Amino acid sequence: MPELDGARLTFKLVYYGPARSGKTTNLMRLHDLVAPQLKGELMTLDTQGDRTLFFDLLPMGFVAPSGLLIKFRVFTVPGQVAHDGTRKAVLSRADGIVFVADSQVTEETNNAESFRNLAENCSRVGLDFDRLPVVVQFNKRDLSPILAEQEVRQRWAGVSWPLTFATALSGAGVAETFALLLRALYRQFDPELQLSDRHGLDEAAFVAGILP
Ligand SMILES: Nc1nc2c(ncn2[C@@H]2O[C@H](COP(=O)(O)OP(=O)(O)OP(=O)(O)O)[C@@H](O)[C@H]2O)c(=O)[nH]1
Ligand SMILES: [Mg+2]
Repeated sequence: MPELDGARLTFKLVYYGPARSGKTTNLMRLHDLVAPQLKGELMTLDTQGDRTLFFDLLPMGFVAPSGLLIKFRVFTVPGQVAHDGTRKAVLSRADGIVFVADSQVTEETNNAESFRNLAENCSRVGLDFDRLPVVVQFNKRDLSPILAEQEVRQRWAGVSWPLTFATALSGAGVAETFALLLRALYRQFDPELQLSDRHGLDEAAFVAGILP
């Protein structure tokens, strides 16, 4: 549940997924896209080459039509299997997840294991995975061989999570992914929070300029 403090509502969002799938790259591109007055510094803590050892954090915020200040604290987890304790700590109290899968055919097992790990860690930290807003992004569409989009859609048919396709390296699909997460958050939390009168959270974010 997002934290409501006076006229400020804070969502914790987490980019989760296997090692080197492009979580940090998503955050870097998101940081490039967001209007300067709406974002803070992108904090990249403890990296070794391009491997996250602790987490990254991008703070953003905007004022909704209702006057409420809506803040996002967007994190990435370290994907390497060994850092499970850190992943759990970062996941704790998350309000929404982007699962970043690597589209390369060689990464299927890693994707599946990481997704299973996400579900397990959710229950370990007391999050109800079935009610959690989740968007699944297949990244690295510029590489080959990759799973065809149709193939991915077939395999994930019957699940309720929105699927997106991205090339985070160039920024393609990064804003769309984030917008889908905002839509899922809005659907989940608006009945309780009454975030805005007419605008959805993603629409309000676009209007405010958080996304291009
Ligand atoms: N070709 C290609 N490379 C990408 C893409 N996205 C990320 N990369 C590269 O993949 C490598 C890993 O990307 P990161 O964003 O650091 O991956 P991560 O998921 O944060 O990895 P961990 O921190 O270890 O969990 C980097 O060299 C990126 O430049 C993409 O869309 N296409
Ligand atoms: Mg990283």
